Amino acid sequence: MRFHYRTVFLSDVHLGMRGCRADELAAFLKRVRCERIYLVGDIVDMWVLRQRWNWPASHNQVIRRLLKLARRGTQIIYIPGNHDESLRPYRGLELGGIVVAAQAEHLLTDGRRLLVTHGDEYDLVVQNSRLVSLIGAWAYDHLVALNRFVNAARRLVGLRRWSFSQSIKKRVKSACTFISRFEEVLLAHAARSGLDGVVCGHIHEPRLEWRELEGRRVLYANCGDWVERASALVEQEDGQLELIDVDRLLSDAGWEPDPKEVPEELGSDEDFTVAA
Ligand SMILES: [Mn+2]
Repeated sequence: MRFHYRTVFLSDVHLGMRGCRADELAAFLKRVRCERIYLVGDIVDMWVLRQRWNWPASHNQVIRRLLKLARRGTQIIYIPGNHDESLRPYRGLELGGIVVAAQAEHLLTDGRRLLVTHGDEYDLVVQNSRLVSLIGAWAYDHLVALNRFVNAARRLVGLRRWSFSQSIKKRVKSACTFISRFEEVLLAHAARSGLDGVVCGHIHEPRLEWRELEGRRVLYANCGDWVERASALVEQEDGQLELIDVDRLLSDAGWEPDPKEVPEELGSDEDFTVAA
């Protein structure tokens, strides 16, 4: 089974994090055929890797599939985020057919233009306190790893996946205020630059919405993430934008995660595969 799109936007994959859904992403990339892929930041989590090296084979697999797609003619644009900010000085560089860029402008089939950016520059928490966000990243990594362990257990007894951090986030009012503020600031910036909307990531909240802003219709699109879920924003071949739940897409295609690999993830240090 193949998934055909015009464009695929992926953000917040967080390769290196224990909770990263690399198996699902590798399976998705294996089946994807498209003209262009935007990697919208936080693809490799260097904050987590710096503290604790974790690079299972599935994480390599994601990189390998991306390089293979690039080799076969898919245009791939890597826009770094805050967790892979060490790539930012390399904008303009091409690595195995993958081009690094600070931001991009995507042209829809109807002529409308979207700003493509990770979005952390518009996040006041990250800008003002690097320490707070580093602690947050550490706690988040552990929470997600624990969540993954719980889900492996739930799967064994036939229960559905359940997300801790999503249920926590939904309960915290300040998180909601933070999210809507982030969206507003980013949209206002895109509109001021004369664009018709924005595609971003960063806050791990997938969304696709046309909104009113000063009498104009502008698009807010967030690709979501590959930690709490497996989501992607795609532009269909007819130009329609759509948020997809890759878990569902893969299970409809008959794909299943390898159950052997999941429970061992928690605290496994022997799972070293040195990147070539
Ligand atoms: Mn980010």
